[in-house]
Amino acid sequence: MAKHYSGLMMAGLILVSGVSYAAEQSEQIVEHNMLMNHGGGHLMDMEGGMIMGQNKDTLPPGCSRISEDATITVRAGHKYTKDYPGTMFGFDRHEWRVKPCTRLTVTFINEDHIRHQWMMHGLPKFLYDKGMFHLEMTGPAKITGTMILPAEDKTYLVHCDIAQHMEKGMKGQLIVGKGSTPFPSIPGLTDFVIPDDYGPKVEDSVKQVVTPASGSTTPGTGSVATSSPSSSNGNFLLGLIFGIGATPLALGYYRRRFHGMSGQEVGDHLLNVGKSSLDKLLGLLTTLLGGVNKN
Ligand SMILES: [Cu+2]
Repeated sequence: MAKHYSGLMMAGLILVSGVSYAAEQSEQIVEHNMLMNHGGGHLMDMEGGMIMGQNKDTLPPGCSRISEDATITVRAGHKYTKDYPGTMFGFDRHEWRVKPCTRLTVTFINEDHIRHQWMMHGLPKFLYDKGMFHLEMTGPAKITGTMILPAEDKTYLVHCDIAQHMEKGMKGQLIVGKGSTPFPSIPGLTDFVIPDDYGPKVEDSVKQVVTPASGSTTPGTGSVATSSPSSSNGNFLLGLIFGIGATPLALGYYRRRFHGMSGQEVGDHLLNVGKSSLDKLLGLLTTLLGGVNKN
């Protein structure tokens, strides 16, 4: 009985520690809010948190005032890829809309245990060094930066620039006013430049169309299979000889015929061909022996 209870207690302990571990995992996001200002809107801390292009008060040309103060929270993590097949890294959203001359504060939460960025391109370089506004850190972590958007209607590219992260899903766009040309390959939003294709290759489908026709016209196989003892023994022998002569043609045919088939499928096919040939040979021998016996 005591053993029974200790087993239950152990199971309970495992369950409780599992739940508290999961809670700990979700609460481990470290906020980077003690950054050193390196000037020019570039801030960093010793843990690798980084803001580039911070601008809280310089109005871009064409903006007589801040049109509005907006805040967005962007979450990054592998778990945000589940709705987008083929992606590996993700943002929780891929498009944001703001008015021209908006002062935008972005809180970027990286929920993965790797480095991610929220990097926005296409800003005027006289105001934003490298034409970028950029938040970056190794997660799980949180960082907040502020910038002021120019007066023009424009769509800005947003991505994570770490190798392959954009190609594998971390791509979005920020639309100011009416925006401009949208960017391709944004998960769930725009078409891919090069669409993934998991269907049969073009050359394979052409072969599938061509193969039955070449099969019926290739003498190497057609004659052996269709000239049966039922027509006459002579015809069958002629067919057999012709068939052997046409073996190189037949080999070429079979190379095409078996292309893309598994070993099992090729084996089954050869077994069937062999079996029907053996049947025909036995039939021929029976007929010949029957003839001899009669004489
Ligand atoms: Cu990334």
